[in-house]
Amino acid sequence: MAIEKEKLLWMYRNMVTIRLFEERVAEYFAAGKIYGFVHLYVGEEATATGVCANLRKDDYITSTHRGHGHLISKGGDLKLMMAELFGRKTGYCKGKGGSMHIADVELGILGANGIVGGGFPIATGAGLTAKYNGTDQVAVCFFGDGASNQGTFHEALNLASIWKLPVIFVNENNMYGISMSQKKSMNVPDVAARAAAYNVPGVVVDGNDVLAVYEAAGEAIKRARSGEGPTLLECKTYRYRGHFEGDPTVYRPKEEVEEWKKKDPIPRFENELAKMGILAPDQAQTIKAEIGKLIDEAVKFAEESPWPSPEEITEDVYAV
Ligand SMILES: Cc1ncc(C[n+]2csc(CCOP(=O)(O)OP(=O)(O)O)c2C)c(N)n1
Repeated sequence: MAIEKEKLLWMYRNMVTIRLFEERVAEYFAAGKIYGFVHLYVGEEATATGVCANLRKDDYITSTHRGHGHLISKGGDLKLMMAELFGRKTGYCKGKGGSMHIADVELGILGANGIVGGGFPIATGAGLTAKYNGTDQVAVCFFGDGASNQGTFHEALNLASIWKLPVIFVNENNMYGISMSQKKSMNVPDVAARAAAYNVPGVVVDGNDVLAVYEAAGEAIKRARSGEGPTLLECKTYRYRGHFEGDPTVYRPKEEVEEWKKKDPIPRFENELAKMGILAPDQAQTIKAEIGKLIDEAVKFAEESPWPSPEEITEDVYAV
């Protein structure tokens, strides 16, 4: 598979951006400067990156409670994201939403979502819109292994399959739903096996190999754009941190985490790019330093931004 150098470097930069953004979020959360629940994506960067490297600006994505990587990969603004996490007025939701409620409809980001399985109907609706309007846009639905046990997963796959909607269901299988191992919560080893029930392709890929994800997602997106309907793509990956920041992670063995760290998607891709002659180690360091500066700027923007005023507390919020 020949991929242009520019795209390969975009993928590298994007993975590093997610990692450094989130490491900084962990730091500021521990320091009490970031509020609400925060679920980090560290370790899973290759999945969002490999998938979104195939997308156009006008394509749609839906995200989850672990959404920073998806938003960054679809072009989300680091400053607005950081300001939102810091609870500031300049943030994506004017500081009232936090990590799990960021959307940017102009970029096709239809929202992070605190409701597990909440993205399935939204992505399927976006796919229906694209089909109805006769555009060749696609909708990508990111979701976890735990979410595939929700009714919404099955309803969405059924409708998307019978209507041949341009939806790509991207399962990020990090093997746990909070502290519940996948082995205890489902009777099949692969989430992708569930595609058979809806007669759509179910594909398993190494979710820590950005090129493998890029290629498999590319196939699925091509199918969707040409009217052949949905695909269920399962990316096997792992989160290095707890379910949420502050989770003591007593439910999984330390050796398991160590084993997965050996398969870290970032150094792995760095080595591949070095072998291809595209990225020398000192260039990788330069890129990391450049991205570190962008994140410093995002933090500065957030810290210098005003808080929402108490009078605004009931604006922009609603209940149904
Ligand atoms: C409808 C619903 N049920 C339960 C929860 C509580 N909850 C939050 S995250 C989570 C586990 C999700 O696991 P998974 O889908 O595998 O995603 P991961 O956290 O592994 O990325 C649960 C049960 C919720 N937010 N929404």
